[in-house]
Amino acid sequence: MQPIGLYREETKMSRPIQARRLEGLDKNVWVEFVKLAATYPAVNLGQGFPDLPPPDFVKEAFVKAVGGENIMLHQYTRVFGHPALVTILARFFGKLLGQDLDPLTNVLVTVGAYEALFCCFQALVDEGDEVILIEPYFDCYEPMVKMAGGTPVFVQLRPKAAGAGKLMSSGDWQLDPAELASRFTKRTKAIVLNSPNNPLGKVFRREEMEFIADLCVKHDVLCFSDEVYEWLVYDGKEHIRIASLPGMWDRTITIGSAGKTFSTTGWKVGWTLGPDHLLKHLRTVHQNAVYHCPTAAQEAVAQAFQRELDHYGKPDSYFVQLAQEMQQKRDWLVQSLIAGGMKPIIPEGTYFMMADYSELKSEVPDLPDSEEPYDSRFIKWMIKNKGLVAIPVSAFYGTPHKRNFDHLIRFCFVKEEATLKAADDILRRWRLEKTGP
Ligand code: IK2
Repeated sequence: MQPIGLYREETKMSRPIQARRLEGLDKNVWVEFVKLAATYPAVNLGQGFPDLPPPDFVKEAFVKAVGGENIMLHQYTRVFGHPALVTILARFFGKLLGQDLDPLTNVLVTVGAYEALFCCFQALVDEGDEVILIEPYFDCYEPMVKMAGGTPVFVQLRPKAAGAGKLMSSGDWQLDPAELASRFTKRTKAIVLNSPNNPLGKVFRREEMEFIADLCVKHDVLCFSDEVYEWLVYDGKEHIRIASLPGMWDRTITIGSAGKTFSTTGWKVGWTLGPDHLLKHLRTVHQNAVYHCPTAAQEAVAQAFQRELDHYGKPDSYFVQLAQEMQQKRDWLVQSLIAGGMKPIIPEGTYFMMADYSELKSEVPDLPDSEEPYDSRFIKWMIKNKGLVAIPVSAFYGTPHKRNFDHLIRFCFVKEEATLKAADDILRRWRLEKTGP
């Protein structure tokens, strides 16, 4: 028997095998670092998933869906979204977006927010179209734009110096309005907005959103608004939905994730909300790609949203409690990173934190000719030698800019107290080894 992995090399075919649209897209930060996290006995603050249990009402909804009397929940359901789920999503988000949402035409349930993004690019971006990506951005945007034949156009959030002795906040990272405006051309088809932003944790302020919205309207550009961390906003900041700003509903697709909303990333339930004239094209991609998302998971998410609708804004709402809990964990991790000699950038949202590790850099040799950015090599060293997993921030930048921010790495803090404590121990021990008692 052939060992797995040799088939491709040993093929006798003379024609090119790989489709051209996949060129250069084979590397993926999650594939690489999830494998490393599983290979070494390390504390995992890498990929963004909770090691905390989801709330009881969410687990119970799933158990009921698979173990209850409705045996049809084991079968196919409506292709564009299980009726119970699209109905509650339309009710829930209709209020927040200020729109009367039709569950059948304004909501599409997808296999996680990942598939929602894929549908947006495949359905609405053509060969030659430009798509504006705000760096740092969730890494899959760039390959997805390219797979659709589009061209990513980058614009950077730039850090402003924090006041003397103060830690930087994600709010100190801002777009230069003139630079952003200059990225809109005749070829611009869409801009991707991710607020709260992964990996930085920036929550775009209303004025920043209005500026982006005005440019979209002026240049007749679509907006794919990735809002998977919509409930994770701290320090009294407000999550603004760009689709609710004047002139934006008709040109915006809002993307959400049950994985992030209910701490169930393995269920892979996501959704898009938007006008029928946009969603009908996403439906074409969806029906020809995955057909539908698992029925029982959709039913459970529907029940979970119903519960949240009944508790909306109250102290026992999971969305309220999760944000409070995460803000505490954020503050613990800030202290741990400082104790370890890093400079954290305090996130206003999400469960991620970027940190400058420059003071610890000397541990790994600088190899200016290496193709791999320094942060990636540093983390691999840190996993093997210190037993701590993070994610390189260079993964969230376009190819031309990967080196500019490789003094930063990203930590995830949606973790049990014990996990954060173990990370804290590693960081403090490391610091002691460097500086002495
Ligand atoms: N959009 C953003 C901004 C995301 O962060 C994610 C999930 N990312 O989690 C991995 C990590 O950054 O550690 C998605 C979309 C995809 O969401 P889903 O899991 O619902 O497909």
